[in-house]
Amino acid sequence: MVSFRVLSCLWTLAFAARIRNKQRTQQWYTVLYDGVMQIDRDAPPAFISQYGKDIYISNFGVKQGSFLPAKSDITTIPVKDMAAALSSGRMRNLTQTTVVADGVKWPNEVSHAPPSVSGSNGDILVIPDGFLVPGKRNGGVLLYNAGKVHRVSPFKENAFYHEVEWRDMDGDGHLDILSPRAIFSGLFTASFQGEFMWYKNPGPSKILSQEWEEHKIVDGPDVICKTKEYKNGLASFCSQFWTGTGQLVVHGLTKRGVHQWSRVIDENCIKCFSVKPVDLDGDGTLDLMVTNHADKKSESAVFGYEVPWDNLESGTFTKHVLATNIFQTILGNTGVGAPGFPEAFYPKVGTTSGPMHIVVPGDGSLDVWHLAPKPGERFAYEARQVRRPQGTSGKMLVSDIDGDGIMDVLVPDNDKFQIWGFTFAPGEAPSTTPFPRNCPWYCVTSGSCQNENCKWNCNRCWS
Ligand SMILES: [Ca+2]
Ligand SMILES: [Ca+2]
Ligand SMILES: [Ca+2]
Ligand SMILES: [Ca+2]
Repeated sequence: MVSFRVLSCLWTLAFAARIRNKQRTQQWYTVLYDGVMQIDRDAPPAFISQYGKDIYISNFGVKQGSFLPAKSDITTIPVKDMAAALSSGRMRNLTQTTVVADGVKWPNEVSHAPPSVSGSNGDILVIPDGFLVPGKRNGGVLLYNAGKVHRVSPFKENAFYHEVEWRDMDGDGHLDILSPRAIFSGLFTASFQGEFMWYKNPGPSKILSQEWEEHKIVDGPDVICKTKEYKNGLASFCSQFWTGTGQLVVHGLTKRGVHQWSRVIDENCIKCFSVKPVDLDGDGTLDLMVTNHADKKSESAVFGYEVPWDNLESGTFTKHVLATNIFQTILGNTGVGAPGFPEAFYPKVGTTSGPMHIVVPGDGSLDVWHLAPKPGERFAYEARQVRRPQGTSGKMLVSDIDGDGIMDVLVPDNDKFQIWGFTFAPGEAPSTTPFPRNCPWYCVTSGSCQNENCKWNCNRCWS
């Protein structure tokens, strides 16, 4: 009898724990805001970020209704204007202010210099510039302040940059810039080479009046590097899009940026693209969230890697495929691929534990996906398409813009000159019947894939 009571007591505790776990892993699903912001400008939105009271938008691409390149620029929308729109449940056309009108070609992830760097200069925008399109290749790391664009990186032909990191590499007290870059070469056959660079900050009085001294750390990194302190030095986790078929590599450096060792974490991530250290499973240890940018549905993916922080040189990185076989790249032109830059977050502001949710723009698959963690599992996600494919989806902003305690997501549609948004609601996702694809009869001629109905619904328009 005693043993039965002990057993039943254990069973009850286990049952109670299961119920508690279930309550703790609250599920969330996406809810679209009605309407879109339709943009009547020369260049379409591509990257969205937030800084202080403003939402920053990098605009680049082709002109509306044309195949000609538009003049790139950077604009802002006050957060309070966007908040008012989202609070009403509806996205609408909001007034944009042009911040940087000239001097940028294809501005990627726009950020702001830390206050210790800008000093009395006031706000300084940091613009990694350039892209893989004709005429846009001569990029650079640029600063923008008081109406002027200033070049940090000495001119390098055919080099383009995506993101910067700030770290004092020479110990003089001034934060320096680290950035990988891709360099295009070849006249008849294109080839690419990556280089991880750092640029020495000459101090607040000179940052805007001279180029910064350039140092090369190592060959290989070409899109993104994320650097962390490791033992007595640094470890930079880098995507190498153009190394082989694409690699994820960690480079060990001294604190002064002298390369010590390299290790390939994954030689088969196929066109490695985005890398971000983030605690995906919420166990207190940083993992790597990685995407590639392939053009085949079976290869395009979001990956998670568990990191052996006590031994990066020879410990085990455990790879998890968080999502694949969902990103259908549409119109397989050279260089078009999926997915884009993902974001990991908790839908409810103030949540600090448990598995993180992920949203990822398709980029070339023209859609956006919500990866919802499967309750009770680690590194396991259910992928849900947030909206059916429309135009190329760029870098999104994930932030509680309207201040209701639930995250909002703003998505730039680079083909349709739109910004649209969605938020989250608690509970199980309502089951939806997938829209049947129906390829219209007229989508048979060459060039018909430019027609949106053909593009979205016909197999022949997909890579
Ligand atoms: Ca809301
Ligand atoms: Ca320094
Ligand atoms: Ca973790
Ligand atoms: Ca919100």
